[in-house]
Amino acid sequence: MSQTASTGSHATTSASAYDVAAIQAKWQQRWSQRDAFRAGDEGDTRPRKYVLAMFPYPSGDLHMGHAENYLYSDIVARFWRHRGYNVLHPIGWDSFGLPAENAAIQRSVDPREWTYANIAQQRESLKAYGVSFDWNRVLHTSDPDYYHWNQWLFLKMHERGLAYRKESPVNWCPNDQTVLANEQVVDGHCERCGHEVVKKKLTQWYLRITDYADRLLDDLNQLEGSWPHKVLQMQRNWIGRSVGADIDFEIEGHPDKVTVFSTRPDTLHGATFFVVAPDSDLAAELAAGADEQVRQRFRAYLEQVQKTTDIDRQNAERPKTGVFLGRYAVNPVNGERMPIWAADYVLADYGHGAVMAVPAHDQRDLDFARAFDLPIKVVVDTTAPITGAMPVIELDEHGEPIDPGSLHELDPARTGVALTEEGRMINSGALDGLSKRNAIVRIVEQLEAAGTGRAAKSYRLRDWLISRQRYWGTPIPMVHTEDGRIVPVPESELPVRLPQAEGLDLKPKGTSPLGGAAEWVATTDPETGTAARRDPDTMDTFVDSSWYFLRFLSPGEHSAPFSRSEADKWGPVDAYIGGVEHAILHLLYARFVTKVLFDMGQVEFTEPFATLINQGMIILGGAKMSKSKGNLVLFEEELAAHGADALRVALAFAGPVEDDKDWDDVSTTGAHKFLARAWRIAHDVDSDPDVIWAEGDQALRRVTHRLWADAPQLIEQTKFNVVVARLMELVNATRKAIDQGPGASDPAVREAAEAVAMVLDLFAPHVAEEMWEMLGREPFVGLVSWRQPDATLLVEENVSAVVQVDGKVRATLDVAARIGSEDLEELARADARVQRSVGEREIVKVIVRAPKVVSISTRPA
Ligand code: ANZ
Repeated sequence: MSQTASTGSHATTSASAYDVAAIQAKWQQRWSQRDAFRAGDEGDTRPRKYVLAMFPYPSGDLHMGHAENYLYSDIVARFWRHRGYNVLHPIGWDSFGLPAENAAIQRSVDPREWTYANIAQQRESLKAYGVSFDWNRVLHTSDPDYYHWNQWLFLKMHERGLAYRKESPVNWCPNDQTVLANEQVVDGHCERCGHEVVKKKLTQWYLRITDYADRLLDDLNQLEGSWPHKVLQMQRNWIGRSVGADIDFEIEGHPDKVTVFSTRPDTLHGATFFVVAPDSDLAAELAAGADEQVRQRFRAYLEQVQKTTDIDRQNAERPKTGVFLGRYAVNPVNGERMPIWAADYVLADYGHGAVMAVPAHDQRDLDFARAFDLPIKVVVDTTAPITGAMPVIELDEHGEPIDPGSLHELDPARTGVALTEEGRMINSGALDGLSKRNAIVRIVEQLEAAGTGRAAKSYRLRDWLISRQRYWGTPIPMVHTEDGRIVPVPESELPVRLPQAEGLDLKPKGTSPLGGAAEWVATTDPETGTAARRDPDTMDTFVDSSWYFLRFLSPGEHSAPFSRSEADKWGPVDAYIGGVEHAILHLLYARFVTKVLFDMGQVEFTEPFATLINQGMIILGGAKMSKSKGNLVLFEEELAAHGADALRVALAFAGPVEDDKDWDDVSTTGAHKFLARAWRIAHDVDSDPDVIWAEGDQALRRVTHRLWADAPQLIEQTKFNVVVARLMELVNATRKAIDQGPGASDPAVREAAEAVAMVLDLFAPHVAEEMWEMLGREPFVGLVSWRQPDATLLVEENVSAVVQVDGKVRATLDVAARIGSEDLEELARADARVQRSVGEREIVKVIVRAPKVVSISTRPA
């Protein structure tokens, strides 16, 4: 604490200087001795609030993002205590995972030792930061008594058919030598190491999150207004529900029908060819039935496609490529033969991996048709009005409209632009004349009646791939028997403990390092007792964080992941605070698991986080901080240099919660000066705790009570910086009252100083406690209820506002001193005298200087 604090002295109420280090040490010790922020148990009848900050990864020192995160959750937690709530504000560590493991490999140490050493260090930092955590509930996801319940959850999901194994192309990071969930691939690169991700066929464990797609999407509506809109939108896009139809096509010379998903079944009459994903099983089957030349061309094309990332494949700008498979599908509505192509713009894992191509109305299909000279047939007249009576369209002998008019000019074959707008059906038999919407309803009816199609939905969301070929994670509790069965480890044998890392080669090599732990792998088939092998994969750490908020509710519970009755009492989390980088992955998984637990009858709520607060990033000189750029501001260094209180106040004051904040604009020096001023006020107060406030200075009392009136809603609206500004205002007003007003013995000065301590506790809890004690009050200020505003002190003082029209004073209004510009302008415009003098003239300009002047300029109408 170099510049702002002296060390060695002891803080007492008689000290005459604000001694940051001593005050901080003194109160941290007292909080911990008295376990001040332990959540109330059974006997506590106060209403409850569960405030949770996203728990940290112990992969190194804490950074400024953590400083912001835990400050905000602490403000919210302290606030609810002051409002008379029994608050639960726990902390733990998300301590499994790749970052820790990679760091451990680089340093050739045991990931376990490394992880727990980091936890110890982070724990000290958080304590030194004065966060009011309940330290009795600390959890580490890498503890066997935690991951035991990951395994339990997995088995329960397996029982319900929600955990399954399948072979499919997965995202593979060649550098980390592990699979990645779709969510962990960013622009085609590994989220962790940045290496380009490739596709590889592997057999892996999945959780069937797609079964919950509709609920995950629909329930977002409940969160509207309580979660940032941006996050809700990101979740919606990620789930990506499309509504349309599944349509079955006969394939000549192929035993089974092939189904495609289309959002535009209305355009079925315009489907002129058929496209399959080259990397789908269907493409391989169809190619296998074709002649040798086709097979060769297909093989060469497939090889090329496998080197292309999904991102590139979806890039509409890329020239279209593909091969004709020499086979034909049959259009179910008109019997037309549709040539089947394999082309990489169709993805294997969306819909059914095949599409009916409608080049006139789909841009990708049109580009493809133009590149390979395939027929283009318009079936929607986008120039026809879609409201009003159905127009009569006269057709010539080829089925073309006799007066194509402007539609002819829009011919996609010529313009290269697909007709995607609304319109009326043409060239579509019984559908002709219908609008798109009605045509969709009609065609689905027809397909259903014929048994060749049905209404369907498709999702962008994929099942959650959870197996990882890495050491530092939760072992998957399954056993592979000699006769090829895969059976669950009985619940009574959980946890399947991770073997010691010693002697294992942790370096990534494509298969799990656990496979090398011969003794660990060898087990018995729980059903027959014969020799069997443990599944060597570990779980994605997002499994760990998908339910940790429940474990905090009953940390000592040994017979279940959490106690149902505690979950009923505390759940769901009232306020969840963390970075927007978790807007999709973590929040989606936690929502999914909560719904599964609800379906299992384990919890009574279906959404885990009632409100979500996302913080902005701390940047430096306009750029994201990163180790590689060498522009890191280190949390521990800042804490040591300025002390917790100044750092916290500076961060809280730096800007709105959700905005990015540039460290260059964070003034710890300013914050320190403010805190010293606040401290000095408590030091100067010269009256007894039992003075009668009502006898104090009215002007100062007004400022104090306005704070009491506004602070609660400002905090609920997360306008923390505004509350800091209001505290500064009150500190200044109090100083003025001491120096230039009624003096330090005035009761209003004591009242104000006490208010400062009580509200300042949210931001600078150490100095707030010290002030409270200096003011002769019992600790802890962090636990006292805030005071109610005195309504009589909130009555606005009124002032006179003059209204001028073209420079002449026309009216004087009696208005509240704190009136806003808009209200004042409205009052002025509504005034009869003003209206008379404006008369028929047009108002061209209104200048408002609230609360004193409104100046209106007019000109002849
Ligand atoms: C015929 C059609 C006509 C289509 C038309 C669109 C417009 P969204 O909205 O993203 O869900 N499609 C289906 N499966 C596909 C796959 N595996 N890879 C690439 N494209 C695929 O897209 C649904 C539409 O994307 C589907 O509707 C299908 O093309 C295509 F005028 O069917 B459509």
